Amino acid sequence: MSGRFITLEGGEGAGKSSNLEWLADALRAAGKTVTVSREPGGTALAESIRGVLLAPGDEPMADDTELLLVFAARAQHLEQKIRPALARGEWVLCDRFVDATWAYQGAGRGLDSAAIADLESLVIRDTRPDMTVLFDVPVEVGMARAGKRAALDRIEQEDRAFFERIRQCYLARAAQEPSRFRTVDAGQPLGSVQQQLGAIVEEMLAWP
Ligand code: T5A
Repeated sequence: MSGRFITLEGGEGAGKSSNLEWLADALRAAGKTVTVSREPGGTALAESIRGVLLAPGDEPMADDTELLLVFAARAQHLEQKIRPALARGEWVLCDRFVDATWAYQGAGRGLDSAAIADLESLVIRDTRPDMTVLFDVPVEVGMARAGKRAALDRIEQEDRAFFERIRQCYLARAAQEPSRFRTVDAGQPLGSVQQQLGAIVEEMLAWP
């Protein structure tokens, strides 16, 4: 038995979390067994690593430390949650996955592509998303939404140029892999975003 692996990607405040349960409910209504998760995190240990990654602190985090922590959390998540759920034939919906590493650590931090590619093949192996929904929103719109919440985490405190590089990286990846990516205009009101998602769900449900 093999399930389906769907990932949601996008910049800060793009609306991934707001739409994750909506997508899960649409798939459940069609009779699918859905596991919802997120990265970094998804298991108790991986959520602890997330805490370390996102907590602002006095000691600056080295970029390589950030990269290794992201992949450490992902290794745990894949082994304990994603692969077992897929093996049970479930549909796994995950808020962020490895495209976020290419966008944030690759384009955002400027880390070496070869290092990311090596870690990707070591940790992910053949557990690749069947579809990735990219929530694309102008940086200033996403940051304004995220800024309405309480305190910004360590990564959210980066400057606008950092988030612009991330957005452009996501768009480039979507253009390079049109068979996997579906891009949603997430700058629209929620109703319009969910209308776009509805069409994507129809497409998923038509999979053989
Ligand atoms: N990270 C992650 C890496 O650096 N490398 C990696 O490999 C991985 C996996 C945590 C951080 O980790 C980094 C990236 C992140 O900085 P996260 O928990 O997904 O990742 O954090 P964020 O992306 O920061 O989560 P956000 O909550 O900011 O973004 P969402 O989930 O896209 O946005 P959401 O749904 O929470 O919405 C934000 C606000 O906007 C409103 C919502 O009500 C909410 O208030 N909103 C809308 N308002 C108007 N119109 C719409 N269409 C709206 N959609 C949402």
